[in-house]
Amino acid sequence: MCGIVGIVGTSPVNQRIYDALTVLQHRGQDSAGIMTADAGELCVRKGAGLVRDVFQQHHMLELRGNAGIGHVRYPTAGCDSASEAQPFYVNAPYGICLAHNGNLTNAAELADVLTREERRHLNSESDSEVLLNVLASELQRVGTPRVTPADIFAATSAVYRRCRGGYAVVVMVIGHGVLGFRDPHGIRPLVLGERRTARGTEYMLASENVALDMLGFDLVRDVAPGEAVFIDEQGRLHSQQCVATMRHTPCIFEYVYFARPDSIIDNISVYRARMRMGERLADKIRRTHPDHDIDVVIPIPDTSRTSALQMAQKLRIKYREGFNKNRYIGRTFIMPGQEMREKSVRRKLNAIDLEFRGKNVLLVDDSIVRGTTSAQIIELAREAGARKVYFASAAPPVRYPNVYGIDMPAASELVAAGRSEEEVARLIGADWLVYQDLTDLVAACQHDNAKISEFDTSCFSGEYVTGDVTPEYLTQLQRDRSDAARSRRRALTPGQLRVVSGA
Ligand code: PIN
Repeated sequence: MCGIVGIVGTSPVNQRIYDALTVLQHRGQDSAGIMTADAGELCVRKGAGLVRDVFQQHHMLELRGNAGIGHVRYPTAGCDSASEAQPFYVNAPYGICLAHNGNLTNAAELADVLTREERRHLNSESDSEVLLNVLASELQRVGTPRVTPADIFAATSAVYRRCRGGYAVVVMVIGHGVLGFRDPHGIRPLVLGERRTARGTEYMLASENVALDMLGFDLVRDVAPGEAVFIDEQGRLHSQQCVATMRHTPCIFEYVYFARPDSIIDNISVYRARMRMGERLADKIRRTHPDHDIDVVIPIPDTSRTSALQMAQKLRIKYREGFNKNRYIGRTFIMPGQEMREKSVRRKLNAIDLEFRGKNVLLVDDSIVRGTTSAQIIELAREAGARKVYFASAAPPVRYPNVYGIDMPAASELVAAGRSEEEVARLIGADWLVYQDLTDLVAACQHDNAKISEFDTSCFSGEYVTGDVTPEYLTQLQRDRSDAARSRRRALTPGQLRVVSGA
């Protein structure tokens, strides 16, 4: 998953894009990048790591200009190396920079056409580079010497015709303006904000409105699915619906876990949605375990706190913060994939024994994906003296991979894939386990916005809204994205050496 931002301001945007990226840091911690434009000159800084590590003062001073875009990355497709930090840039037919959140499901076919028929060069395995080149290729076809909003919208319409999947995108056409668009199903989020100044109106696009709040921008609206919004260098806003909205199906995982609780996505408060998830889960426990003997509800920090508190209140059971999370955890240097995840739980969480000793505890988490951290946390609870350990997941069983930009790995790595709830309970070591029902999750999210009747719930239901996800595609994805494939790539990528010397 990734976070994106774009600003056309009346004063320099470097610090503001940096600040926005720190607010969006939860969406990706793998790499960060900013590109700005100053009188036709492109200014770039990107690299591996957190925003605070990638940008030093001297980099910031060189990011000049009143327009720019930024990106924080969590690797989903392609390889994990710093050489794939975004934004990406091409220099024809104009200077075009692009930052992308999501995943194209037809990237391989597009890459093939781009390189064989359209004579474009792809330098990475990233689908974002594919997307950029599709846009560039289409602008080449329709563009006039001084690119106009009409050119931009014609090219974006063609991008919509060619690109499948979930994507939210910001693009800077150097010297011309900043474009933002969102896939026709509105799977990935993108909001538009404005700020009036004495020198004119400034516009901002961002993955989540919390970035607007922080910079004093007012939320204008969510970018509509299939719409394109273009802010020209003079600060004028142009927008056009470039493809008819299909079913508007926002990704439900944004509400479960991914987005910040203070965000509002498609007019649905993430915080309130999580509260309702807790209430519905409490109702389910009442139904399925009417004679339960839970003494205390304990959240697994951080995301699940909101749901767990509501659950405890509804069940009329004590709520206790039984785990402390280390906020200053250092990097894990050598452990890849699964090994890293397993070791890092103990580095991150510590149990307050007094809250567990001799008690029947209900642990609450936002979801169970691989089940490895859940298993270790249950072990921590038992070591702390819990008598019984029950487990509640605010999301239904994750049984299918996510192909729209959330890092839900290969099915073989999902603990609930092909398993019953009882089997998962046994595997993670819980005395019993309750999952949220999908209908309840949908209702908890839909509550604020009756206009949205469906969500992308593919990782729970196996139904992919774009209709193009075949078993062959999923097999290929499994090959590319499994932990084993990632460590193979890490071992083989010569770019790793380049990154070390250039950092
Ligand atoms: C918790 C986020 N949340 C915790 C992410 C763990 C699944 N995991 C999904 C649970 S927080 S596992 O916001 O970072 O605090 O099932 O894959 O082990």
